[in-house]
Amino acid sequence: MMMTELPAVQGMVRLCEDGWLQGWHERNGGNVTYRLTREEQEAAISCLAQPSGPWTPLGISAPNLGGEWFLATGSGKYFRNVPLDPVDALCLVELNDAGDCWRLRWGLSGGGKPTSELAAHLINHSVRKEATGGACRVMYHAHPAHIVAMSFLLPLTDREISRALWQSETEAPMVFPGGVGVVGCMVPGSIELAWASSEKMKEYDAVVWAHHGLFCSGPDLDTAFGLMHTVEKAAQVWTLVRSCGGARQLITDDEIRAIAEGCGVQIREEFLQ
Ligand code: 2HA
Ligand code: ZN
Repeated sequence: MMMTELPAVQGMVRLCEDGWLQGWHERNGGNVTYRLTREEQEAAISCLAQPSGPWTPLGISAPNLGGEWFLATGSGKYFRNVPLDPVDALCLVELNDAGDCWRLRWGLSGGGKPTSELAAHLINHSVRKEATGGACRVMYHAHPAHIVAMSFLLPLTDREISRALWQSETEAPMVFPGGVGVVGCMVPGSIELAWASSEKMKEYDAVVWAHHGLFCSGPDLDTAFGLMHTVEKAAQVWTLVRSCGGARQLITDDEIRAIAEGCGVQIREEFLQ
């Protein structure tokens, strides 16, 4: 079997193509990482032909990710090109037992490095793995235009943005009843952005990066993509309504409560009035 035939690799390719088609990945914008299960790790090992790269310090330490393997997009690679050449645009990265060094096991055939947000992804994988009892496997970052636009129009607080999203579409409180975290405008790829996000990821599965994009996590690629899509759809409705002169009525807090109750999820009550 070839690496590109593995379902996990095909899932990465599909997410990248779908994200590109949504318009969320101009140029080399965005990145995604997927933490393999033990079975997927063994299947990948049986496909590997190339020798592993040298161990490289991560600059951070994530002991609870020691020995884990990740599929990742490459730094500077374009999501648009992933389906055409996944062996160049994607990579498979192994962490050492201490969780402080990585090495390349597959991919980046034309050279390069894993995503510039690798440290951010791994710090956040570490936090979400802990917060979800090991269920979380995906970190997905994209640049959807409407959630970026919204970050120019509202106070940059978790409550203001979460509530505005819930008020804009009934799907929103169902899909992210915990709301979204928000961090201010920070340098892309910086360790400061990574740490700020991870503080939010202790509580939220999605974090708005003001004026930049959205960072989503999930147990699998479909769930993380679906969260990105649902937050962005609600933000699109919010900005459309704003652009048309503002809302005549919103989904009320009691309606938000009823929606959450109706589908059996726990809304973050402190964000409502
Ligand atoms: O270019 O999106 O945040 C990749 C990015 C950095
Ligand atoms: Zn970005």
